[in-house]
Amino acid sequence: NARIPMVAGNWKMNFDHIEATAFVQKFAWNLKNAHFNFRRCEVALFPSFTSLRSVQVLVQSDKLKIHYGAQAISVTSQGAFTGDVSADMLAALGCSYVIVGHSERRKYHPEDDADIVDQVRAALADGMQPILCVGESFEERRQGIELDFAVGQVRDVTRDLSDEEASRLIVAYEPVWAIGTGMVATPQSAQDAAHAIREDLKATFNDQVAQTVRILYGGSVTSKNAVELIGQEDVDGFLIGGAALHVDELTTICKQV
Ligand code: G2H
Repeated sequence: NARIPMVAGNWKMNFDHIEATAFVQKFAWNLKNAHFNFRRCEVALFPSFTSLRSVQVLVQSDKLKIHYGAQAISVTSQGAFTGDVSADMLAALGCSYVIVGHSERRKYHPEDDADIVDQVRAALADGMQPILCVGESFEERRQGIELDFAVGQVRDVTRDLSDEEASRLIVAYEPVWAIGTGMVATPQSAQDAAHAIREDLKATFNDQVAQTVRILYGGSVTSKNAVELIGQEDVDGFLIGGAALHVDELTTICKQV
């Protein structure tokens, strides 16, 4: 397929701006040393809001080919929303992507599908690509309804998008039971979910949208399981949490993709 794979490191609530800067410097050095081909695989980091400006300055001054984005976005564009960060603010920091619908935000904040739809629209309107996270909990898997569940989550958020908007989405299939647990989905079940999501995008939009949207796998990805996972036809890369906190490990995964 013609999709360029992507390795996305979601740092969650880790690293202050000094640690983030040191990480990016070492990571860029690692990739340069490995003659990493950024045209063959896109690399993106997701620091905390407080580190985005430092990462932007570093990426611009050293002309790094590493992309970056935010872990969350406000549904509103400005005003009296204490603690929120708008799409305009993120775009001004050079963010290419925004993670939306991550299970940790659905759980701890909580954000429902209507919020996530608005977040997707806010990101798209400012030229950023949303990475829409979906995935079943252990209970849905036990009931054998994991594919319908993940497909349904994508459909609920995307149903009112135009074809053009949908084609700018990235989907991350992250089974909740695999997040931060060390229990990774089998390559076949990651493929089955990615394939089911792609087939549904084809039915909802069209084949071109389905073939354009990248579908990442997330949940306990490491350099030990990345090769087999990326070998699956419909798995276009990874959204990585724990392993993305270790610069040499993240470098290894990038080289494997
Ligand atoms: C899933 C993933 C990153 P981890 O949340 O989004 O985290 O790789 O630690 O399971």
